[in-house]
Amino acid sequence: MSTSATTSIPMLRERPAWKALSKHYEEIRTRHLRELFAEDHARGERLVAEGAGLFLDYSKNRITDETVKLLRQLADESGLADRTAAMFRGERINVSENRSVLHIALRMPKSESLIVDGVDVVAEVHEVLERMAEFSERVRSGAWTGHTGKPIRSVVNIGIGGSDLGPVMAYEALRHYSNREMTFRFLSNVDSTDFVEATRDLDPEQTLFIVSSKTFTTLETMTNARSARDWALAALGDEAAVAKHFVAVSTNAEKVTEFGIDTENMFGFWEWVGGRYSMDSAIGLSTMLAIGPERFRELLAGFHDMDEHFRGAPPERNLPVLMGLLAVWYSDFFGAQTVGVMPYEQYLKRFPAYLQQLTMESNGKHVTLDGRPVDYDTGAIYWGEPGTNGQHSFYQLIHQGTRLIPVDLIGFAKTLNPLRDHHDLLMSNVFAQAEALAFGRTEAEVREEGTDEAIVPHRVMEGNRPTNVILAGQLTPRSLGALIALYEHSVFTQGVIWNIDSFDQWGVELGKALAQRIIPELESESEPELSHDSSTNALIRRYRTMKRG
Ligand code: G6Q
Repeated sequence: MSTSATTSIPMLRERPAWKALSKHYEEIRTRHLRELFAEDHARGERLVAEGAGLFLDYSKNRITDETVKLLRQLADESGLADRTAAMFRGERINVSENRSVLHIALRMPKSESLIVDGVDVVAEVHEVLERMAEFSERVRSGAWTGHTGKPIRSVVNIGIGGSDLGPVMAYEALRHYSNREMTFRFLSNVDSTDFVEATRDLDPEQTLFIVSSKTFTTLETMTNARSARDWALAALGDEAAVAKHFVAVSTNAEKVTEFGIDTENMFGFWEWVGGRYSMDSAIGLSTMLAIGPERFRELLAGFHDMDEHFRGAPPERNLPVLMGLLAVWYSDFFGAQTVGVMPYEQYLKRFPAYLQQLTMESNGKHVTLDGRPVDYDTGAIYWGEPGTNGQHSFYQLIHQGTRLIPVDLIGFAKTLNPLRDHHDLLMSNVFAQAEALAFGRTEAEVREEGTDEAIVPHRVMEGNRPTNVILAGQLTPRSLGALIALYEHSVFTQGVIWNIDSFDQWGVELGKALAQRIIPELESESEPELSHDSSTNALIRRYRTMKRG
């Protein structure tokens, strides 16, 4: 299918809206949020949007109605509506890998269908979901037993990158809903310490390994899977045990069979699911085992709610579109290098790490879809920590440092673990931080407090630091799904404006290839001939000497 309509749009700086925004920025950069709020008393009620159960207050951004209008125009000129429609139709919008991008099909209800290359992908998705559900029920109920007849009580997901970060984030986020009788571990690093610590207290007779790998060739995952097989067989002593203690999630049936896992115990997905967009495919098997099939379906429904909102809501009320456009505004006009994402919800402690891959692997790109070098900044650096911990650490730099750091603050109206007044205390910090960042404290205010004159400049807080506040009712599978899809589509929106391929990841390839070449040089008994640069050669020699010593 052709994507020429989307690859031939003018370079970003040539688009009229971009030029208008550049001029407009010169006015806005000198405006303070204090003035913008003083001029418009309804600003805090007007610059908000709601969708899929999430509420976004974007009023504390350095924007006016004119900014929003011009950003919307930029989205139009960048072909956002066409590109969104193309994704939902299953066109091959991942041009450098010539693939469709259909994570949105993973959460379509069974009653819908989406025909791509003559195949109803929604029907295929639901076939796998049903197999996953049946398997999960058997394991959770104890009907599926290990080789010695004991029920499974520990599940270890072996995977890395997209086959790890989503599952571990979802498990932590939904731990409240998980089966507390079972233990869940996530093994990703090829560092043997990760393996040893993940398995040291587990009983092989009651442990199930899920080998999660789209390609089933990833060095880290396959190395850990082989060590897991040795670990299990050392205790169970019979090759036949593999069938009871290992299942695979992959698109590569041949490699799964080669490893010794029966394809009966394999849950498939498809080329059109990118690794970092796969936690709601069979890669989410560990999530389903933890929370059960019903709740997994609620998670999918939350994703779908946001997909529908993204597809249907007008841009000025569309959460992912607004957040994506604001991200572009700060990256490219204000020169912001990073975005902080601070969930005021302890269960979301792995959410920033998950988002780092989603945002940075997707939009860390240097050429346009048709291969021209970009002459503007693309994806920002994403980072974050749960509130309130971050406040007692790095927030100082956000408040009074010299860099502009837009921040997303995420909070929930109800806690899952009510305890005295903890939750109001937690949430008061969300609102207080957004307020302090926006309005700061002026010199006059500091003086009024009777501050010693020499200390006044130290205590002044400039303010004018932008935030988005995202609120939801309670952390549930459904609200989690909506929150993740919000960021997925915000990333997509940014990628469309920048006209880059948000769905490939060629940048991770070179390091992998070079490591393959160095492995034998580290393992060789005899002194290998080295032909790297002088630094790499010397490091390899030093390592060889040090490990012998
Ligand atoms: C994600 C990337 C990458 C991938 C891992 C694991 O978008 O493609 O993080 O998920 O490299 O790959 P496998 O699932 O093939 O082992």
